[in-house]
Amino acid sequence: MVQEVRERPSELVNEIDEKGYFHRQKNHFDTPFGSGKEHNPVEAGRYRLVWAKGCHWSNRASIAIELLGLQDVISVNLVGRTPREKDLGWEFVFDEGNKDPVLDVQFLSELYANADPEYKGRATVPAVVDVKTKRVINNDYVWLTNYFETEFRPFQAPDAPDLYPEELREEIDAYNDYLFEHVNNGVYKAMFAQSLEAYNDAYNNLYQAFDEIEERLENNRFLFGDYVTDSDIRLFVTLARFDTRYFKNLGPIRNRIVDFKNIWGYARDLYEIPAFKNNTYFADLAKSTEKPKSIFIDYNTRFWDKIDYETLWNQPQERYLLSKTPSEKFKRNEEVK
Ligand SMILES: N[C@@H](CCC(=O)N[C@@H](CS)C(=O)NCC(=O)O)C(=O)O
Repeated sequence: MVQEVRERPSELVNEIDEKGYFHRQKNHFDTPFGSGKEHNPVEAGRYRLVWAKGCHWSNRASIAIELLGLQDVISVNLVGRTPREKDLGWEFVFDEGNKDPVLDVQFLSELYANADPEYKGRATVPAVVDVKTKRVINNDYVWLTNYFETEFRPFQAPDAPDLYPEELREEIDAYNDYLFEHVNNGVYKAMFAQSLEAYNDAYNNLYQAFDEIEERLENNRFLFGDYVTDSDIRLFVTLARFDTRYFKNLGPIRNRIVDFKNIWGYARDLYEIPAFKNNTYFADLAKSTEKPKSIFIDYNTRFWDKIDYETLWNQPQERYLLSKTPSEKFKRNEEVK
C-alpha cells in the first residue's frame, strides 16, 4: 500500500557536510557470505539480487553474476522509478502490477523494512534479498562481487572465469579502493558537491585518475594485464555512464570517454563480452526524466533516442594486440584446464 511506504530520504539533507562535500551513507547490511555462524549461508536458489539499470553500484553485481554463470543460483530482478509527488524510491516497475513475482512486494523499501524496521537510510540497490524471509540480507556493494567470485565458486559454471585470482587479490583490493575513491564515487563527489571548492577538488581528482588509467592501459589490455578481473567490472560501469549520462551533471567536462584513446578502446573491448553488453542499457541511461523548464531543452532530452549507442560501442578496436592471449580475455578456473 503506497501510503505506508516511507518517503525517500535525500542525500542533500543527510550526506553533505558543512563545507559542501558529499559523504556517502554507510552500507547497513554487510553480513558476509560464508560458512561461519556469523555469515549468510552460501546456498543455491535462496537469494535474489535487486538492481537498477542506472545504478553502477548494482550493475557490477549483475555483470558478475552473468560472467560467472550464476544466473540459476542467484535470481535477478530490476527496479525502476515511477514519478510521484513524494519520491517512494525503487519500485518493481517492470513486473505485472508493479510487484516482484517472487517477493510479492511493490517497493524495495518494504524489503529493507522487513530486515530492519528502524532502518533510516535510503533503500538502495544492489540489495540481496533472502527469498524465504523477504528480507534484505546484504547491500554491501563493495564486497558483493567478491562473494560471488569466491564463496559462490562451487555453484559457478565449470569454465567460469577467475575474476579475483588469489595471487592478485591484495593488488585488486587496493586498486578497487582507488577506483572507488577517485572514479566510482569520484563522479558522485563532483555531482553532489554543494560548494565550488568541493566540486573543484572532486573534478580534479576524477580527471587525474582518468589520466593515470589512460597511461596504465597504454600497454595493458585490461587493468591487470591480459585477463579481465573484478576491477575491470568496476571501472566499466562508470565508463558506460559517463558520456551517456554523468556529463550532464558534471558541468563543463575536460574530455569525454571517447576522447581517451586507450580507455575508449578498452571500454569497447569489454563491451564485446555478452555479460557486459546484456547488462548495459545505454538508451535507458541517456533517457532524461527531467521536465524541460525553458526553451532550451537539454541534450539528452532532445537526442537520447537518436544516438545509435550500439553502433558507437561496437566500433572495432585492436586492444587484443596488447595481449599474449589475444582470443582469450579470461583466466579460467584451474579445474577445467
Ligand atoms: N548502498 C550505497 C550505494 C548504492 C547506491 O547509492 N545506490 C543508489 C543508486 S546508484 C540507490 O539505490 N539509490 C536509491 C535511492 O537513493 O533512493 C549507498 O547507500 O550509498
